[in-house]
Amino acid sequence: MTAPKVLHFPDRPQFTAFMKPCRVEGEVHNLEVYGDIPSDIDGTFFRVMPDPQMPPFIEDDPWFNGDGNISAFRIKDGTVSWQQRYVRTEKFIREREAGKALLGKYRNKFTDAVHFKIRSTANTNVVYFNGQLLALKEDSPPYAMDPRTLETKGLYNFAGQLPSVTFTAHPKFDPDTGEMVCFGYEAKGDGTPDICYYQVGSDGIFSDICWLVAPVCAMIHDFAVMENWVLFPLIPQLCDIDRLKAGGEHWEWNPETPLYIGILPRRGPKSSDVKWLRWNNSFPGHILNAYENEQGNIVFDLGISQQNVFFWWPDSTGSAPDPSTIISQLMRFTIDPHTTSEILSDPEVLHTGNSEFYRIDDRFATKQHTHCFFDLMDPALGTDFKTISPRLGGGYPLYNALAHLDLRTGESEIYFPGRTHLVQEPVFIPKAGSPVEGDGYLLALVNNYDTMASELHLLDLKDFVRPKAIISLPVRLRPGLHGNWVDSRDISAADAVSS
Ligand code: V55
Ligand code: FE
Repeated sequence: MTAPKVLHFPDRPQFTAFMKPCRVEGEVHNLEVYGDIPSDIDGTFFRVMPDPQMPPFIEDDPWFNGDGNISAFRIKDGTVSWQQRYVRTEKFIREREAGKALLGKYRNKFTDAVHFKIRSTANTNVVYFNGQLLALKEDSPPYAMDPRTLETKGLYNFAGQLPSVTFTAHPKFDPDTGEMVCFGYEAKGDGTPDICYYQVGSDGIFSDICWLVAPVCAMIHDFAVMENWVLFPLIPQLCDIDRLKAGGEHWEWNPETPLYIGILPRRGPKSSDVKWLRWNNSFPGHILNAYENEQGNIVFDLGISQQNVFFWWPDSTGSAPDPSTIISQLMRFTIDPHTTSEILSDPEVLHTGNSEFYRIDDRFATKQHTHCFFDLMDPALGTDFKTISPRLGGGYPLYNALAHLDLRTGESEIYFPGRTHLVQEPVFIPKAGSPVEGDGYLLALVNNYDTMASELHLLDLKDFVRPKAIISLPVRLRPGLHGNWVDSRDISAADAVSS
């Protein structure tokens, strides 16, 4: 296929209003702060947004196909500086050279204008591991970046150790061992049902490499890790290589496919150890956390929707839910890892609200957690939909508040940022020197549809309902996916090791 040069973005919801590509690189120091930022906060909030550099030449390109543009918010002594830089992927570099888009449809190489070795857009998550910032897209290996400059160092295959052609956008970090626990799916290429599981030690060495075959070739966006087990939830969005070859979509929703959850020992697994458990056809969203309780049962908390959340990839009849009707809830599966039944018991609803983008105090990853943080959509909070509707653009389901659920008391508190505001994924920042779970702050990007600019809202968990500080940006950042908080001491410590 040859690629026509397209001069502007199409007049479609995912490219207009707040969703219009931002495409800005640069930095602004001393962002305006309203309120005050506690002086013990010293670190960087890294996040990534899909942000197409070039107008696509294919029709109706989804938000998920934009180039990864990384924002770094560096906070120190009560001030915030902001830097933003695109990941220099092969796609980004070659499209800049050509002055036009060359990559075709989302995860369909048969629609590209040129042959790419790597199709990564690096647009889904940005994590910090062993001194590197890794920009992740689940169809490719990571790109490594310098956390201090956001310079792209290049494609990263862990000094040749990476066994799979893909790497998840949701690796997990063991706070005790420093291990990064990972997998790739479609791990032998497009349309393959193969999964490759592995851990990377704090010494950078791979271990526990295990190849699995999934019951269907499905999207495995997020996964769960605890002390002794890992879980792979399969989203009933299936890939078919013949459809790709015919120029079709990578994914098609299958309403007959159950929710499969693969369970595998975390350490020393063999391919034959995997068990595939099943529940009703449903959409497993982001994972809050998982751990083993005193009885040795797995407690697995995640978002579940009864609908196809990725409505832009409909079923074989072309049918998909109206995005405004899609609801997902935080649910808890309790699983006996030694069960002989393949059928999962019904999960318990932990929070009845319509929620997503669940986060914990990451120091409790793989262990029992009490404090849950997430995005919530509750129209009763008073969002002025009449005013903001024409300014939203379109894409992912929308959230108008941040929530904190305490699983010990069952109580939740809600932060409502304003009647013309929507929220992005939050990150938890521990209070310096305090090891207590949930003792700290919550930070999230907020879309202000009155000013059509972005803001950071910082909350102190001691007074969750009022902002501690609102930091305003002079520009609009397109809605993004994921990000993480990195303490300055962790970056300096990595410098000390490598020098
Ligand atoms: C997700 C996002 C992606 C993707 C697959 O949020 C899944 C889920 C931004 O790209 O390619
Ligand atoms: Fe995700």
